[in-house]
Amino acid sequence: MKRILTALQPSGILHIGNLFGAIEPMVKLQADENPTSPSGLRGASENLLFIVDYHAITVPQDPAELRHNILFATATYLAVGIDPDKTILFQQSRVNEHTELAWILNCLVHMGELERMTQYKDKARGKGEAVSVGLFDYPVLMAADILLYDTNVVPVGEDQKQHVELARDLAERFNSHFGETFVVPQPQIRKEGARIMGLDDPEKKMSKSASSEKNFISLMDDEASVLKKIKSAVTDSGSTITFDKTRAGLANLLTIYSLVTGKPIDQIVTEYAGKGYGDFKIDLAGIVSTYLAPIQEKINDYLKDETKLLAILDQGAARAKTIAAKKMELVRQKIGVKL
Ligand code: ATP
Ligand code: LTN
Repeated sequence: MKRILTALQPSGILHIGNLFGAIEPMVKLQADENPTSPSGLRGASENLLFIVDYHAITVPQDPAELRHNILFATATYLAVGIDPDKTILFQQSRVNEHTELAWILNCLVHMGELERMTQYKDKARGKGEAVSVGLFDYPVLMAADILLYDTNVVPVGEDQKQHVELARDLAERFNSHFGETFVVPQPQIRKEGARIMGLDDPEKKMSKSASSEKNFISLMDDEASVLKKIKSAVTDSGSTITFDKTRAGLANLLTIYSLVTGKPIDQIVTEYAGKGYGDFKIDLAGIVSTYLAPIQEKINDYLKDETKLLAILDQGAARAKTIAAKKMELVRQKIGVKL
C-alpha cells in the first residue's frame, strides 16, 4: 500500500497557502475509500500528517505559545476535514525515532548539501553567526520524518521540493552504503495552489513569517480583515480581468478565487468580462470569508475540548510509533549498533 506523508510547523495561525498547498491535498487523499490498511486505517493509501514541533524550535519559540499552536494546528486539521480514523495525525516530538534517525542521517549528509538549501539561506540571511545549528540541520530532520515511514509520496508546496530531494539523496546514499533499507520518496507538488503568493508582494510566496500582516489571509481572519487585505492586494495598473502570469498579483487572486470556489480560472475570467478590479476584489473577499466562516467555527469548537484533541494526538502517536520503531530496529541493525 502506498504511503503518503506530509507535515506542517506549528508556527502560528495557518494561512490559505498552507491550506491549499499542503492540507487540502491530504484531505482529498482520504476520499478514496478502500480496504483496511495494515495500521487499521481506512483508505486506498496510508496517510500520515503531523505537526513538526521540533522543526518549529529551530527558531526561538515562546513555550506557552508553542503549546497553544500545537493544539491550534490539530484543531485546524480536524476542522478542514482530516479524519483521524483515515489519517495518522500526530505530533513529531512524541515519536522519538524522528530525532534518532536524524542523527544517523547527520553522519551521511554533507555540509555542502545543507549550505545549498534555499530555505536555510533565506532564513539565515542577515543573522550573521546568530543562527541555530538546528536551522541548518532542519532538512535532515525532515528527511528522517519522511524515510522513517517508507514514504512513497510527499505532498508539499513548491518551496519544500529541494528538501524532499535531499531526503531522496539520503535514502539512496544509505541504501548504497548499508543495503536496501529506505523507500526513495517522490515529492508531489500541486499545480494550482502549490504557491499562493503574498498579497502585498506577489513575487514572493504567502508566508506566516512575512513582515506585514497584509501578506497573508489567515484561516482565522474575520470578514473585515479579509476585505481590507484583498482590497489592498497589489495588482497592476490594468483594468480588465484576464489570467496572465506576468500580471502576478491578479493571477494570484484568480488562483485563490478558483481554489475557493472550485471553478476553473477560464470560467471566472468569462464571468468578469467587462468588470473591473474593484468588483472582483469585493466579490473575492466575500467568497473567502464565507468559505472560512464554518472552518473558524469548527476550530473554535475543537479548541474548547482539549482532552479530545490530546486523545486524538495520543492515538496518532501510538500508530506512528508502531511503524517508526520497527524501521529504527532495522536501521540500527544495518549500521551495526544492534548487538
Ligand atoms: P514560514 O513563513 O514560517 O516559513 P510558511 O507559511 O511558509 O511558514 P510552512 O509551515 O513552512 O509555512 O509550510 C507548511 C506547508 O505549507 C508546506 O508544505 C509548504 O510548502 C506549504 N506552503 C507554505 N506556504 C505556501 C504558499 N504560499 N502556497 C502554497 N503552499 C504553501
Ligand atoms: N519543512 C516543512 C515541514 C516538514 C515536512 C516534513 C513536510 C517537516 N517535515 C516531512 C513534509 C514531510 C515545511 O516547512 N513546510
